[in-house]
Amino acid sequence: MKSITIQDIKLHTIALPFVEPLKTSFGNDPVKATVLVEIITAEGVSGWGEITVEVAPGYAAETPVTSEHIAKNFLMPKLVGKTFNHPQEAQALMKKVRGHHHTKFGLETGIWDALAKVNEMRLVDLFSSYLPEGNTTKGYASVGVSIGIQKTIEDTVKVIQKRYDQGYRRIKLKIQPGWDVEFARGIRAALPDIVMMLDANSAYTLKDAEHLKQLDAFNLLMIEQPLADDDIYEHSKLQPMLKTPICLDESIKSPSDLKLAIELGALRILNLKPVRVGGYVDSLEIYKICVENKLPLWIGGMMETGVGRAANVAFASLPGVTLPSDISATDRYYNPDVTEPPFVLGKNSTIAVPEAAGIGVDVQPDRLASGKQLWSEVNPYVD
Ligand code: OSB
Ligand code: MG
Repeated sequence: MKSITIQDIKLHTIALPFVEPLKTSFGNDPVKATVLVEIITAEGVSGWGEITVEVAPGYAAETPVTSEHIAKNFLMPKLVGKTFNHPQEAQALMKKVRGHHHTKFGLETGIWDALAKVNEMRLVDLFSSYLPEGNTTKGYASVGVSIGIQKTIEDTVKVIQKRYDQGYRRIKLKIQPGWDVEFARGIRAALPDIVMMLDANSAYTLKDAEHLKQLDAFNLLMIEQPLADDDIYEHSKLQPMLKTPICLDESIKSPSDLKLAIELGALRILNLKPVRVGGYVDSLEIYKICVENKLPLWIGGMMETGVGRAANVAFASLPGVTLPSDISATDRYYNPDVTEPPFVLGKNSTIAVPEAAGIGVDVQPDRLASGKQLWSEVNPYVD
């Protein structure tokens, strides 16, 4: 394996208009804002990563402005000038900064991409090289689509129908108090056979257990993150009360969180967002824990641009990822995206892993420039 030496790191904070926004129980962002990381190496390749964040600290605590601050002042100085054989070496250096998983994730992904490119291999094959034998890519990720809160049940049925006609075969619907049991009943009445799940984004408490039990009537694949974003204990009380499997998202921020949740019986399915756990090094640990415990696993998303999506498609194509992931085609999110070629939905609700080395897609400089321009116009935190 060839190593890389980091000469410089550039951050590109951009904004992109959404094709269709995503309203959740914590609101919705006006535009996509994200920080792209460019790792420039002495070997002549550039690695790309995405610090996946949102304008507001709704789903996660970090924002474009906090991640720029932490990256520039604390993390990048630990990485520039260093030689790396394995992304784990970079992850270990960054551990000296507490928290800030999203920022670390973007930097680590850029290093993964650069290492894969310098060794002329796909990112997914680099992932496999750190897993037990047999964990090679399927060549595609099974995917579904996440649909935000609409004005009416009829409007939601129309959006689902459109996505179903496009070929998506697993539908995730966002819920919130007042938009849950009767909503699910209405959707099921209109569409009895779709594979459907709900995501509450932490909107309930254990006091709502009797109410949430009614959701068992609707043949749901799972309910995602019903209770608090920092809770594992109360989910372990709720799960035995429900027939519907609980999938944790926000609550699992590290391999040790997952071990605790499994031990307590707080979940039956995991949504792994590599960004949430701070990178692919810890994501591989979590993957191994899921395989050992036969815990169903899928990869979540945060409306990434093509940079973040490409790395997640690679990870989601590993055989231990057993349920459809929240990774949709480029045209569901951005038109155009910052990368080429776009991701398209293939047969049986899948997305193919790109063949090119590293993340397998290229950042388009003109779109990076227009994305920076838009962020400078909409950034609400500068004059
Ligand atoms: O809870 O899974 C979530 C998007 C932003 C923040 C949180 C979530 C989501 C999604 C979108 O559900 C998934 C996607 O990227 O398509
Ligand atoms: Mg979620």
